[in-house]
Amino acid sequence: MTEYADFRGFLDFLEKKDKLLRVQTEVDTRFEIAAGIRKVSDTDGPALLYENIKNHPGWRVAAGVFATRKLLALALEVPEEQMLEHYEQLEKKFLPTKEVASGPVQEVVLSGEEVDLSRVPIVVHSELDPGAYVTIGVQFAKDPETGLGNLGIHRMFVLGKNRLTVWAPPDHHLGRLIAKAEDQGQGLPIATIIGADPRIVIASQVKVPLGVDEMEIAGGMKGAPIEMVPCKSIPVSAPADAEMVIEGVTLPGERVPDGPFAEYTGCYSAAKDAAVLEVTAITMRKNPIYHTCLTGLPVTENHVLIELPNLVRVRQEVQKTIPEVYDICVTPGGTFRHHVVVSIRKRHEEEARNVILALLATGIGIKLVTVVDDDIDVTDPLEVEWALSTRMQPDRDIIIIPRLTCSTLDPSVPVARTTAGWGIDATKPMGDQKRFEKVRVPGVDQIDYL
Ligand SMILES: Cc1cc2nc3c(=O)[nH]c(=O)nc-3n(C[C@H](O)[C@H](O)[C@H](O)COP(=O)(O)O)c2cc1C
Ligand SMILES: [Mn+2]
Repeated sequence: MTEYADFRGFLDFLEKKDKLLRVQTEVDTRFEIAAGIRKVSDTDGPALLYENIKNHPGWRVAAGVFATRKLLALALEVPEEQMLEHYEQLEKKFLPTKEVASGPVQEVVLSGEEVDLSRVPIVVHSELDPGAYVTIGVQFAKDPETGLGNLGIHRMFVLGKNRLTVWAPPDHHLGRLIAKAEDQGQGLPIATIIGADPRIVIASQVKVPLGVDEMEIAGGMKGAPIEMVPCKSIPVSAPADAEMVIEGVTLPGERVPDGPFAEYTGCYSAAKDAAVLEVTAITMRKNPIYHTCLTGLPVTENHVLIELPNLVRVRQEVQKTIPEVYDICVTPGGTFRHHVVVSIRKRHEEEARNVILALLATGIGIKLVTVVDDDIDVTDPLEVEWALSTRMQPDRDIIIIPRLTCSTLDPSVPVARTTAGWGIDATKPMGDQKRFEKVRVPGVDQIDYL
């Protein structure tokens, strides 16, 4: 049985666990809420519920809800150490959604002239962001060809009272659906869910092929079908218990500059052409909680949310090469994406090189692969560096592959969607274990006076 039923139920659950801080001090949506998220991200702090938002009476803003692994573990309802194994099972469970006639998300309906995004406390996050962004809206849309649903998180820049960008390039499914609708000369109806059940947020990040409806994975994670109400102005449904839904349709062929925006790389991405969404209705609860999140220098909640899907994907990839992959770390300094450390139990001398090539070939943003033996803790930078210092010769053990197609916002790449990749084999040669034996002092475990 699950301990919470929806987004605000999760906030109550966090409060019971002493992991939610209510902030009564008045805050401005410009920087002040994001500053709070930055602080809890850096101090392993609680989630935040701002209850007094300047110029937005009646609203509350939840922030930093996934800022730390501890918070994510609470959302998944397992101890932190079991999170990966648990998540890997959850990824494979599916429960179809259930249509219902009404729900709290439609207690208030704003349509036509009433639509005004300036009434919503949308947050300005980082210093050089050009304005307010919806950063953790979960977009639910249907494939115009197949009718199958799709979930993802795509940031939206507020352009005016009823206009937003949607940053969804075609290598993400939503971008593909927008392009497919445009091929038919049409806009794509999109429901953006804000204050979604955490399982919907987590499921939106699962790496599954186009055509697999992640809302069904959210149901599997919850252990109950996600209940969906028909939207008021578009032919899509949305979760009945969300805090709010922005209903809208993309304007076919329209693109506007979006950015620079503080990205997961910890740098600002250049302004890019993004699709435009015309808001057709906003539906919400009577006393809605707006939800925002921070992306920026690692570690932010963006990183926390992508760590598990990336680990699963990397493990599957390595397992194709070596069944006995021992451990994997997508490193925090490597943005949980650019640097992967893998430990293996070598059975052939050059296996590490196959692992390096397999991972660089995935195209999911991996730029550096470090392979170590199974006596090295992949999550400990000191141990990994020690392996590099003592088990690796650069002229023999480094592989550099120029010009790979790669989805990354790495500001160092010379051409968009292209990167060089490199790998380091820091495993010891197989026949020569003695020279590499770790020095140990006998009896440390028996010491009882420290
Ligand atoms: C907080 C957060 C913000 C994100 N923002 C964006 C974004 O603005 N644009 C984008 O294309 N992907 C963004 N992503 C990544 C996508 O949501 C993610 O890759 C998702 O799995 C895509 O769904 P799909 O597999 O159906 O394409 C974000 C992820 C998180 C956790
Ligand atoms: Mn998808």
